[in-house]
Amino acid sequence: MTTEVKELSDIANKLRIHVLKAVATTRTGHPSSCSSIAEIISVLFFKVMKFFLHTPKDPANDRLILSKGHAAPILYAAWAEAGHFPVDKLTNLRTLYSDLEGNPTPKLDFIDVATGSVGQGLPVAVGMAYVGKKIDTHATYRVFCIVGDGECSEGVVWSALNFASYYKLDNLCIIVDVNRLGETGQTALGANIEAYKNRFEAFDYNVCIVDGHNVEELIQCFDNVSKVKEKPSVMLAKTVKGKHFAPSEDSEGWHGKVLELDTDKCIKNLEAMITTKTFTVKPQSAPRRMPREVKYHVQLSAPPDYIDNRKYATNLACANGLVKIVQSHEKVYVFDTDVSDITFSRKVNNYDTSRFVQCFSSEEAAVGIAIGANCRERTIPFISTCGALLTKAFDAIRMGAISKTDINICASHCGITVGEDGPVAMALEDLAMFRAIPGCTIFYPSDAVSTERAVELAANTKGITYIRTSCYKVPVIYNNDKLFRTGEAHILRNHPADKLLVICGGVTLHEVLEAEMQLSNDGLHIRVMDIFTVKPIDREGILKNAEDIGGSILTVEDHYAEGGLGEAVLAAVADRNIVVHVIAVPKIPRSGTSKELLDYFGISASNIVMTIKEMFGANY
Ligand SMILES: Cc1ncc(C[n+]2csc(CCOP(=O)(O)OP(=O)(O)O)c2C)c(N)n1
Ligand SMILES: *[C@@H]1O[C@H](CO)[C@@H](O)[C@H](O)[C@H]1NC(C)=O
Repeated sequence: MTTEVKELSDIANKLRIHVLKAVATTRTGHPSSCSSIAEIISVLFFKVMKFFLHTPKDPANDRLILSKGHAAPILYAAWAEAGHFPVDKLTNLRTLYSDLEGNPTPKLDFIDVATGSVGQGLPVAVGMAYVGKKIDTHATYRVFCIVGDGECSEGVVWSALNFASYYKLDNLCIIVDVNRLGETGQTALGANIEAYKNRFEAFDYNVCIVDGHNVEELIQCFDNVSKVKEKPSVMLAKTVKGKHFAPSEDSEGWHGKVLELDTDKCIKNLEAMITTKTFTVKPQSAPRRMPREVKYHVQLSAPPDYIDNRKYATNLACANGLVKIVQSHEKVYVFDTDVSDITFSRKVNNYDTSRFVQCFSSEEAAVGIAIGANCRERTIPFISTCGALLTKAFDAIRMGAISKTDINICASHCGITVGEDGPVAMALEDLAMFRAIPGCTIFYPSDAVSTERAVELAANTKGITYIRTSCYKVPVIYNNDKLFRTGEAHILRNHPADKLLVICGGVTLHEVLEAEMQLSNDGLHIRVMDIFTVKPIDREGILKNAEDIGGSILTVEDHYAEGGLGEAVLAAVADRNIVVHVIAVPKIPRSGTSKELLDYFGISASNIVMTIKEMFGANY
């Protein structure tokens, strides 16, 4: 054994000791999940990865994503042992005033994204590798991702694997920690390493199998991986869960359990195994520094150019907006999920293939990939897909919020105007979903002009943004030079005798405008507000107008009532003496034409007229 190999083995055991001492603080954590990857982490940090230790987010650095985020303590231990922060801080693990949380989050300067909802780390790593290979031309950094064997039961793992092999991401090295065990018992494949090999080879990966506790084998495999071209690599590491942590070694019932009374004995044994006096191995720097991208102001390459009153679907306008920001800003990229024909984002592909990323039909993977592409400000990503498909990506979106990602989501085909494809294809829960995401900005534009401006605003907005569009053609109502701001609603009909404030967005605005015409002919005046953003909501504008007309609001939306526009307005006025009536899609819809459905499900102009007349009876 060379001294280097012995030192790396000894460091692995030092990391194990750090883990045991840290989890002893709160007596919570997953020490056995840490121990199986101790040698892998040691070799990565002190031999294989090239990074600037004191500037962990330098874009030139190799990236490491710990997809099995519950093994966070050993990742923290490695950064501390390498010298990024003092080792004695490790014992603050999982305590309120420490950023060393139970699962990694980017509160720590060396963490790119939150992981620990198993499966979600790999798509992010894949997104980073895509950027490293296809976008950051001449970049030398590589991406490593540690995945648990239990984690491999997540479908998104295989979606991400598919993407990485399709794009031949040879800068990606996945390490599967095959420790046989999951949370409650043996994983589906147990220790059947051949089965993993067959599966990964079927996905066209360069596969190497190692004893994950043998430093020499690890070094050899990482060397092989660094030389393989035109395909991603996977290291299948045969490991022991709880290695050197008796009595948890290779035993069921120890997931997320601390050793309690056995801790000291284990530490003593590990200390006895460490014989290196002075360590010479240390982290290797990246070859050169890379500047961080400065996000400058994103603008449409040309102002909206629509013909007043002519009809356009907002999803088409959204695609036009995407093309315009792709034209004007080199960091804007569009991620499609094989629906660009109906979302019109194929226009981006037609304009410049290199700015259009086909993620195939996995919305969950696409969101993770876009989050990865956004890391270290490498790109300004826009995911373009259908609204109804995003529910299955919700976990990735939620994790993105914890990761403080700046991704933008364009959702087409929202609401019942989807028509003949039926309820399966209609997004009717999306506002509820995105309203619940911390810091998310929700645009609900009503015509082509406002939609293009929503795209422009989204590109400049921090946090997750969501743009709700539909495939139903509606007339242009705004002048091409109209100014839009986040959190600012627009009053479109205003009369001194207004009795009711009607708040709406998207296709329903046009139904409300038609209703307004009919009602005003009958002498009943309503004030019409186009909400533009549902979150943040224009509370000031709503209160001012509602109080102006006597405190009565009606909301109309192409969404289920729960969590939608109506409830957003209700929340905004809850502390005032204001009455809010809500018109929303009342039940699961069915197939039909858009026009028929608007009427059948109660959100057409005639329904709105009827509701308002019922509200006021003969009193107008
Ligand atoms: C999406 C998701 N489902 C379930 C869990 C709960 N969970 C945490 S760890 C774990 C087992 C993971 O097993 P494996 O990937 O083999 O990791 P290891 O055995 O190394 O701890 C589970 C089911 C989770 N964190 N995320
Ligand atoms: C890497 O390892 C694989 C699997 O053992 C082998 O087929 C391949 O030739 C090796 N490649 C290099 C460049 O060492």
